Amino acid sequence: MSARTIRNPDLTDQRPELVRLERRLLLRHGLSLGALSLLTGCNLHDGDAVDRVLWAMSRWNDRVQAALFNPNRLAPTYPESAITDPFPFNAYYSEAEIRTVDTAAWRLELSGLIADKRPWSLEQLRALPQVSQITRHVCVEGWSAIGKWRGVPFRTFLERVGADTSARYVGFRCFDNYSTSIDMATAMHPQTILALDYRDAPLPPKYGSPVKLRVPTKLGFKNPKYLAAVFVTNDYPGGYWEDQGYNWFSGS
Ligand SMILES: Nc1nc2c(c(=O)[nH]1)N[C@H]1C(S)=C(S)[C@@H](COP(=O)(O)O)O[C@H]1N2
Ligand SMILES: [Mo]
Repeated sequence: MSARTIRNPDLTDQRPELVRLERRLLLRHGLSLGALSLLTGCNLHDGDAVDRVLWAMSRWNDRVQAALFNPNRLAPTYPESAITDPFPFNAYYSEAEIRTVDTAAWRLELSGLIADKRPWSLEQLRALPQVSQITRHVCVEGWSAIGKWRGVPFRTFLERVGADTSARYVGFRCFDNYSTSIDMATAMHPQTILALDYRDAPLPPKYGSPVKLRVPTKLGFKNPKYLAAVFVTNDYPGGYWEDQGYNWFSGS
C-alpha cells in the first residue's frame, strides 16, 4: 500500500484509542477508520461502538471474520436521489490509460472447478435474469460513493455453469492485468452481481466495460472491472492489491 495515499477527512475525533485503532487498521488491514465505519454502519465517534470495534479488531483475521459475519447479511441500499454524480473513476493507473475491448468479440473465459467451461458472450449474459441495486462503494483510499448497477446475480451464473460451490475461492482476471479473488460465501451472496449496466445504460469504459463484478459487501478493490476470466479454486489466488499487503477479506 506504500504507493497509495490514505485520506480520512471524516476523522475529527482525536481520542487516543481512535488514533491507535486507526494505526492498526492501516498497518494490519489496509483499511481507514472512515472506510470501516461505512462498511460496518458503526458510528465510531461513540464510545461503545469504539469498544466493540476494538474488541473485534483484537480477534480480526480472515478466518475469524468469515465465521463472525453472516454471509447473507445485506449491504445497505439507497434511493435514486442518493446516487453520487459524477461517480468517481479509480484504477491502479490514470483515467487517460483506460483499456477498451470490442464488446461484440469479448468473451468471459472460465477455468478451474467449473463443469461447463464454454466462454460467455455479453449477449448470453444479458439473456440471464437481471437484478439492480443502489449501493455504496467504499474505497480503501478513504472515499466512498453511491452508484446503481444492474446485472446477473453471480450465484445464478455460478450455478448455471456448474461451478463447484463447495470450493473455497473465486478468482478474477481482468484485461487491464488487474486481478482479485473472493471467498465462495461472498460469491454466492445475493447482492454480488456480474454488472452489465451502470445507471440503466451499458457499463461505460471508465466503470469497467463490458462487465464488472459488483460486491457491495467488500471494499472497492474486491470489485474487479474489465473482467476477462473467472476461475474457481481451493488454492488461495491473491490478487493485485492483496499481493501488496491489503487484507484479503476486506469486507463484512
Ligand atoms: N480491472 C480493474 N478493476 C478494479 C481496479 C483496477 O485498477 N482494475 N481498481 C479497483 C479499485 S481500488 C476501485 S476503488 C474500483 C473503482 O471503480 P470505479 O472506477 O467504478 O469507481 O475498481 C476496482 N476494480
Ligand atoms: Mo479502491
